[in-house]
Amino acid sequence: MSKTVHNVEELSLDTGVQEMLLKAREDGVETAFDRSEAMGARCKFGLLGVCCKRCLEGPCRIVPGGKGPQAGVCGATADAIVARNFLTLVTEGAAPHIEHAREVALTLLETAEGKAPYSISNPDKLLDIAARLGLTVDGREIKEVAREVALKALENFQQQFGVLPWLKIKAQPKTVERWQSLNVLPVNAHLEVTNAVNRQAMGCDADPVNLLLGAIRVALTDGYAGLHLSTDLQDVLFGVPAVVKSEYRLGVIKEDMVNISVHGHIPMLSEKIVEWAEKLENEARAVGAKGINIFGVCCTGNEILMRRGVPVATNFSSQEMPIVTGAVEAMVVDIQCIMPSLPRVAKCYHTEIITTLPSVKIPGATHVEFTPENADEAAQTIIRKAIANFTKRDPAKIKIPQDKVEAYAGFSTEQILEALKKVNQEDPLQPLVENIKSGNILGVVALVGCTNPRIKQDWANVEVAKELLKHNVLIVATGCSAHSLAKFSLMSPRGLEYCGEGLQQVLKVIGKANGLETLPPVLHMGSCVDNSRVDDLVMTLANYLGVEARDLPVAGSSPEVQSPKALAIGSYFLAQGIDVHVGIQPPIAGSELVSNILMGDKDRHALTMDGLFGGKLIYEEDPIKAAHLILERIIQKRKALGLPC
Ligand code: XCC
Ligand code: SF4
Repeated sequence: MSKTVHNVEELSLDTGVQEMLLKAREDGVETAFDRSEAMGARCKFGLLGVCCKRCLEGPCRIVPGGKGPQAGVCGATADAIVARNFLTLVTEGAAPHIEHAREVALTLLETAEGKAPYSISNPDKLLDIAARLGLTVDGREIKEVAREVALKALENFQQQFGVLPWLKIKAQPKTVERWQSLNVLPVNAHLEVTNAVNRQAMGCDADPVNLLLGAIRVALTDGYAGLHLSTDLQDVLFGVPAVVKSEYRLGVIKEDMVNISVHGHIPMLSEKIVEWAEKLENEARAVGAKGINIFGVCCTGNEILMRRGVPVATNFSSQEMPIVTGAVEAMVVDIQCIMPSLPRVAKCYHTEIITTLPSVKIPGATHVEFTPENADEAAQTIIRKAIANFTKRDPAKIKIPQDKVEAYAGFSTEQILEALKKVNQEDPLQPLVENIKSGNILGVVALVGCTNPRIKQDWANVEVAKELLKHNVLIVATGCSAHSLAKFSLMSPRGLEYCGEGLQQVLKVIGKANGLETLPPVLHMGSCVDNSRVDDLVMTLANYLGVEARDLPVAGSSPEVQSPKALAIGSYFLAQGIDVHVGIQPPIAGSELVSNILMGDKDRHALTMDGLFGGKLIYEEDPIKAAHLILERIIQKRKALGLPC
């Protein structure tokens, strides 16, 4: 194990995580924080994006500044290599969402055909989607409609001509025209991913502009055939989220119960775990536990928090910490963001790491294969394994941090509109829009993405949020960023103290109309695929005002991004004309051309995302400076709309 030099206070803002980091050191357990430190300064070529290992002539590296090779063996320039690597990242970010969506579509199909043990929890949303798709719904059985919607959803992966069906039912016509003129409209998700990989191959696309437009095309695929499709169909199967009160931090782990953590991204398994945990309570009592306690980590955590109010222990960087408490019987994982180190950490305790999908296996983990058809059996097997592990605890190794905080979640676009209806039944958007117009709400920012062991956990997410709230920016949040903000009370009435006066006033009025002291200043909109909800909200506002999304004073920010998925989502926002801030250096600095296209102002550079689409990438590590760069752009957009600033 590497020698650890940092104080735990420098590694995470979360006191429970700090406590567990100390315990891990005592127990001789290596964590992501240790490995990040041992990794030292990251490779410069990689950071700049100028390393290419696409063929066996290389790997080739361009030395920035002109002293050394200025092209790869094949002749690829730094511009081409950087743009190609950016496209790679966006593609690698989109593919997991696309696979996620396809799994959900298949689950809906099997449910409709009576082959999987789920039900259509929200027929209204199903009928709404069916109507948008132009399907006949009158006089038909719900299951029949569900089957047809599922088949239509699968066309997003199959059709050889036309435009992605989910894009057609969601995007604004004027924006679609722009995308069409730039030739970035996707046909089907599998085709787009294959095509993107193909154009990145050695000896294919070498035009940096064309490659970046290729990245936008993949990002649109991510947005519609990944994010929107997943959320829509998950809402049909499991319900549209509504406000729930829950708890956050490692203190949600309970010493006297069988603790099961669900970690990963797709709700099909975790929903079943929650269901069967209730049904098998008696078996847990039989081994001396008071019951079964389920808690979430990462985005699966978000899914069951949003719909069931299940508490969340922690987010990405500290996913190993629940195990270090010595009180977790099983950590069940599905896909994405699962550290391969988990079974090594678990070895020092009694925790069983359980993988569930054929394409995500980890040495040292138990594998219980999950399919939608065998969902009930798999969930029972997993819970019984956890119950059996309860008796294997080592009391000497148990230490659970006591900190926990309350948080409200469940703010789907539907729920936000419901809450606004309590203020104005006839015209629910009116109160929100009036307050945006007056400047009580200066703008709306989506705080999205991850935590990253390269920087102090939660710190940048929380600081950016607080600075924006102070300037009356309403914040919506998803992913692990949402966890960061919830852990620091920004999703509870306590967060009100960080808001500017105008925002405080609005939150209180809407809160009171809904029987609450106030709305929380940060609205939790869900997991990373639920950035579709952010998009829905933006579309609703834009359509109401008769403008495009790119005209609105809105922005996205991902201060602690780690996953390429967040870059794909960010590029999707860029395609909509929405500015996106990242707090970790994106690997593009090795090409001035690529940097200018992505980050440049349209007034200063001939060719930019800003000019083509209306939004740009902002890179700033300092959270306060970042917040002010975002504010500047929000003010620019307000001015263009003729609103006071
Ligand atoms: Fe992964 Fe979604 Fe990032 Fe968290 S936020 S680290 S992607 S779990 Ni999606
Ligand atoms: Fe080098 Fe070109 Fe091969 Fe990349 S594709 S490794 S730049 S020769």
